[in-house]
Amino acid sequence: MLTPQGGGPSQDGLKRVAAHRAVELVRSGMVLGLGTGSTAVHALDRIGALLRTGHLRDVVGIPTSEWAAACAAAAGIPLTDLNAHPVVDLSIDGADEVDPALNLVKGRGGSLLREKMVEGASRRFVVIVDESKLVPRLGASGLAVPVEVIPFGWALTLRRLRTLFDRVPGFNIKLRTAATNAKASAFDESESKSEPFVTDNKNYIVDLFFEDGIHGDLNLISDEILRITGVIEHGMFLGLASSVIIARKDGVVVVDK
Ligand code: ABF
Repeated sequence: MLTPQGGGPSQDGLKRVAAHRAVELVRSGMVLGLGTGSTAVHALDRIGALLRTGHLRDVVGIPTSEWAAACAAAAGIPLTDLNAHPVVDLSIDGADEVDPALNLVKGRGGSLLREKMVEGASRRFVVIVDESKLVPRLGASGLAVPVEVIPFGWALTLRRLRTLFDRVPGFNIKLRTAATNAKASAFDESESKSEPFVTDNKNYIVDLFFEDGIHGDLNLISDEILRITGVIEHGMFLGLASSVIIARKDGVVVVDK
């Protein structure tokens, strides 16, 4: 479905367009998964505005990060958690990469674990992106595919992850640091001396970089990563997205699974 928008929206404008389209799916009384990031924040603001004007009522949200919790609270969205609501009606969140099968890379903002828990518990998970996030295969942007690891023995976990991919040409791996721009390239060593980045769950992030994206069976690769003791979760979201709303300069495209 292609809906012309007209004009030439900025990248942030495109993010807002995708987010607002997703919020059209929200109904009063729903339990929502609240995403993290510069795209998802537009959805939070929109939901808050609709609550204030009375167009939505009795909505509660489960934030996917401490950051999302703060943004949602500021927008006036009542918050709850997965313990009270183990089934989520609808989650709306951004992504770092979307492949043609609607598999995702998420977690460059460091929130992949809570995102996967909330979005994996959702009846419907709607991904909102601008067209820059589309890739032919996961990892193909050359930017990080994140893995959340426990701090204890992180260097050993990193070595084991490196071993998994050591035959992949152009593969690189590094511990994310507090100073790292997660969107920086694998080869920027300038920040390597700073403290590790710490997630909301008090864990570390190891970033994997694939020069030409990840080739092979993603489910198998996922299993191999998760089998390493010390790994908690990775940022490949395989088969989780119900729909992807893509805001392009020439209109919005909605792709359903
Ligand atoms: C979250 O926000 C993350 O999983 C992903 O890393 C990121 C996308 O951010 P943005 O919308 O700012 O590009 O959804």
